[in-house]
Amino acid sequence: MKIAEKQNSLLLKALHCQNSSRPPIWIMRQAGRYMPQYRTMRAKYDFLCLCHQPELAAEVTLLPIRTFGMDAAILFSDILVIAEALGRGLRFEEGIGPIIDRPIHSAKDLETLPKPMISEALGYVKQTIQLLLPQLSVPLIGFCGAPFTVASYLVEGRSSRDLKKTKQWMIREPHTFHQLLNHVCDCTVEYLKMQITAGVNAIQIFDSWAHVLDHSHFRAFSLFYLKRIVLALKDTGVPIILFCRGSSLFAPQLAEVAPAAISLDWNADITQVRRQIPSTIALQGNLDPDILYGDRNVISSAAKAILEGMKEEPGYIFNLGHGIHPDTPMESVHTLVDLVHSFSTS
Ligand code: 1CP
Repeated sequence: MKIAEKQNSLLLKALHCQNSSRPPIWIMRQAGRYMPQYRTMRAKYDFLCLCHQPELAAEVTLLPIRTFGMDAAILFSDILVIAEALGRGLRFEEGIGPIIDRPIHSAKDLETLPKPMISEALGYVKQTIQLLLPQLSVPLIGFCGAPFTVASYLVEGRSSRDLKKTKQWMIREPHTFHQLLNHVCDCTVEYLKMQITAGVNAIQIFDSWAHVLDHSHFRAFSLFYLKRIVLALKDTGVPIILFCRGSSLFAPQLAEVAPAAISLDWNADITQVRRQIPSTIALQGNLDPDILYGDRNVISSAAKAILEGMKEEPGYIFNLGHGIHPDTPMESVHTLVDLVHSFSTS
């Protein structure tokens, strides 16, 4: 995508709080299992194989753009490829999700943690971005997991409801837990710099497990590292979107980090959060993904309530409050995207 077109895209304008027309829309986890075309590809290839092969990853990234006309593409990859780069072994099992073969249980394991050369270990991501850019007429969003969320998978070894091992380590030995977070944070900064050099137009950082933290732990173990990342990338000028599960509660703290945008989970009334957040920071969100199980009227009234509430906002991006569910009807996604596209701000 050419620079001039890029600046004129609805997403980039909204991220700079300068959009005067209808809001842009993209959907978290938009390239995934709810799409039959994706399932057809997954029948042939393992999930990590799709991530590792730039031609395939680029193809999957483009699926929702071609099918629905989303206003932004998000790179097809996973937040846990960093765990693989750290040599901990990563697999995705049907019905279970991600599995880290060699989780990090204690400070002792930190001694064995390598400092990988990110541009080599994750070079396939760079190639995917380079393949995608000439094929895209909308901006490309790169992404990563926040250090706290990535560290939690490294410690738990798989999805966990309460992050018990992670929180036990954090509470009993905060000093060494910070060492783990620091290590992940350093790799993450290098990883994002690689994505930016390759040409992504914006970055989203997913702190999907921040909601398990209390207020002070959120500051110390999540926000501190988000701030380090935002500061480290400041000179690149690439806008950064911060998403947390818990962001409707933590939005004022996230604003202290001065990201381009905050992506809200669905708990808050977005128009009320707007009043608490400086007008230089855009907001993204925050339709409950379950609304897409409703019929046309249900989807339309829930989406319109948000669209009307955010009508005059130059810094607003329509999205869900978290990732789209794998069993979401395709028709619902068409309904939603068409509704946002035809919404008039006049
Ligand atoms: O086909 C399959 O079975 C794999 C399903 C799948 C997909 C399509 C996984 C496994 N990851 C992805 C892609 C993915 N993951 C993207 C790319 C594209 C897109 O958004 O369209 C992104 C941005 C992610 C991010 C991600 N992975 C997050 C953060 C966002 C969120 O939803 O909170 C997290 C927590 C993960 C870990 C992960 N990877 C896959 C699963 C099922 C999970 C979640 C496991 C859990 O709930 O603990």
